Amino acid sequence: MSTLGQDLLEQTAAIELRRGLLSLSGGVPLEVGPNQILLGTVAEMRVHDKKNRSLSLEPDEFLIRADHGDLAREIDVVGGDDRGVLYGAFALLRALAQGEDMGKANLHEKPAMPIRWVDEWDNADGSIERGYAGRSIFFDAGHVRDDLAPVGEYARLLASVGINGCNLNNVNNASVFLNPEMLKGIARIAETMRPYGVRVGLSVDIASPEKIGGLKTYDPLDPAVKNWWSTKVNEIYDQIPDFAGFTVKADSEGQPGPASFGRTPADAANTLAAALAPHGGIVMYRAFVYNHHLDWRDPKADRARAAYDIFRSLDGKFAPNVVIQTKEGPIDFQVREPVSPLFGGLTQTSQAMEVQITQEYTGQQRHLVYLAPMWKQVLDFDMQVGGGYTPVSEIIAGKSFHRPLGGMVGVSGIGRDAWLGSPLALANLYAFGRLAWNPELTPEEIATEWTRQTISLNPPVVRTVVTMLMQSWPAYEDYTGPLGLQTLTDITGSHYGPNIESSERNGWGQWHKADHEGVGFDRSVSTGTGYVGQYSPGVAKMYESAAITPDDLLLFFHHVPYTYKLHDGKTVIQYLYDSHYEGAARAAQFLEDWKSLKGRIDPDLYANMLRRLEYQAGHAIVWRDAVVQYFLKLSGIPDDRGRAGHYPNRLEAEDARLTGYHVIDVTPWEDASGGKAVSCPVASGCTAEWTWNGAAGNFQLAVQYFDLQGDAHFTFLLNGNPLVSWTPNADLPSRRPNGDNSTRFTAPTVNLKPGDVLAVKGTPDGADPAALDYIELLPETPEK
Ligand code: GCW
Repeated sequence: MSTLGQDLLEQTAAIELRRGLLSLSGGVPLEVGPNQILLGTVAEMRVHDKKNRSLSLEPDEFLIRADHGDLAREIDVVGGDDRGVLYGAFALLRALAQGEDMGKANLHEKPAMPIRWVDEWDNADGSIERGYAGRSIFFDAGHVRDDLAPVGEYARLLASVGINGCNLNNVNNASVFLNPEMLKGIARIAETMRPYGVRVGLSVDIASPEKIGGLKTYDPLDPAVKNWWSTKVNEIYDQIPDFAGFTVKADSEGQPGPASFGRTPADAANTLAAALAPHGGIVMYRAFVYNHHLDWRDPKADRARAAYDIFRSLDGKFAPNVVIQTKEGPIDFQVREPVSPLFGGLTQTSQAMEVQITQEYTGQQRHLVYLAPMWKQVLDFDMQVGGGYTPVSEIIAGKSFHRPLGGMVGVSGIGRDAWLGSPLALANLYAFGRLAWNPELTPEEIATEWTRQTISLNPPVVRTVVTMLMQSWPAYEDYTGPLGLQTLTDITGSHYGPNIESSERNGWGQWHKADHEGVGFDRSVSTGTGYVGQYSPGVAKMYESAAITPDDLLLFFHHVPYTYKLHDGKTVIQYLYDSHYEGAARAAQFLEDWKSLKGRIDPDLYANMLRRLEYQAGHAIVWRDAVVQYFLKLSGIPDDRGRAGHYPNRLEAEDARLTGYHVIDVTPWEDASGGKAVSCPVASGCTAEWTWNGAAGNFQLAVQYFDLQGDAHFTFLLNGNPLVSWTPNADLPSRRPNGDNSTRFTAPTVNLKPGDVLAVKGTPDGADPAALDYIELLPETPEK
């Protein structure tokens, strides 16, 4: 293998290829022989071989081709620039790792969009906002970490899927990152990521001139403020010549912004842009600007309107190196939202779409949720601007409106716990990079590629994993918030377990407006908030009337009675019941699917995911029961199929003979079966006991308890004999028993006869009161 040039990234390409080939060959060193791989930029190739004279490639673009001589074979990896060579090397490895015959290779690719960034929400203290995989690889205790080895590995990971930028810190509380000492550390990070073509950027606090610069104002139009930013930016570029730019969250959720001085986002963005422009840096200005003190009594108030209302009128006022970065939907990374209308509203401004790789509202990596199908729907969505074909993918690529910049940003949330915690969650990081590179790829193709490189080449294994991935988002939607309700989670706290009313009667504006008669938010032009009017006429027409709004967004756009009929004739309320049962059943099926892989995949991976999927299957039941019993009570309309509110196999803890345990009301009530549970205040332990008066036979036992912070201990006893014990200590949110931490323990088969005494003994530990909701005994179907 040889490289034609000395460029840094070309050298990285060679190192990566060697490393990859060695690993693919199982450690057998590369042959010395007549075959060769040649790496070089297009300029180098032209000099090297005359027949390449007419070859021309853009930066980041690559070409891989195989040349068959009589004796020797040569594979050329040609890049438009050295970064293109690196991407080519990774593409070659991607193909080889999937067993493709590169003897016939001819791969020619270029990225669809220039900006392919990940955003980290890491804080200087090493915590990560909405991160679910441990602490920061970048920061600790107010400083950049000494050990940057994981940062180098992360840059490799990013480059391997074509990601070219990494914005390092949280958009909240960003001012400390511009301190001189911090910038020195940031320069070390930049140096570590540079060999992989990943440029670093920083989130900045618009109030920095005042907070850390000692000025009396941060008014973006004040000359001293402008000057402060220029000086600061020069200081950054002195140390980081390829610094990518700034990301800004302003006038949003308590962050300072230009509004305090009567200035607009364009004023603020352009001040930063002017400081960055001489160095080639850009400003990613987030459109996530809204009032979180909205009046919920005002039927016209609507958070979904905010981005468009604020930014649309500024179109054309932003400097050329400003990009408006908009979340994919108008609210906030919910399990389902319509596409943000702002994408169609800015035709003279460069745009990027922000998605979340970290699963804030989609199960926080404890649930398997492959997000590529959701992103893909957004990318493919035709905004019909001016009546023409303008899918989001082409708008953000800069293609639709001929913009010089644009792209995709993924909020990554990676940490020191195996990047994303769950091994299968890494498919999301992979898919993000692949879609930003090529939004034409299908989520299924991407899942297949990923599985083949990561887990196995064995076709039945690949089929199983890909099927699980592909079904995971629809399943999660079904059991957490279908029909456009959005994730029915605790929106003022954990964003994790069910809490259906937390979104109501407060200023955050994530309202679903469920009452006794009906549910959903009227956003139509004719009778609602007028949000629908922010879309182009073609799109607005589809959402304006409930009759033609797609079912999966019905309640986002319309308030309807529970008896309203969906397109297939089913009522809204029955759909809510059915989808929750189906979603939870699918989560249970994932566990069975995974079990079929036993012995066929890496045993550690198998065991790791098995635990997670067991947990998910149980938590899906928590979700199902919470949402179903909530809407049953609110609507008063029974489930056609008799399931909602009826749990014939359950023995409730509050109905047991209790020793030590006392009955508590769980908040919100829907998070516990019947709204009640028991909690143990006695250090030596408490017992809940039931006498069995069902039929004799074999039963599968499940114990539903609350896993709080502490190592409480549980034992299940039959007629006084301990059968099974467990000490749960998963790190789940919330300090009180609720749907965040309600957990299901599934025990082996128990044989019961009438008169048997069943008991659970719980021993508290620290803040964990060994709280218990119920036990369930499911009759086992006799073997045929
Ligand atoms: O999704 C919400 C999160 C906040 C986040 C905010 C944002 C960084 O709950 O944690 O803050 O969005 O995107 O700015």
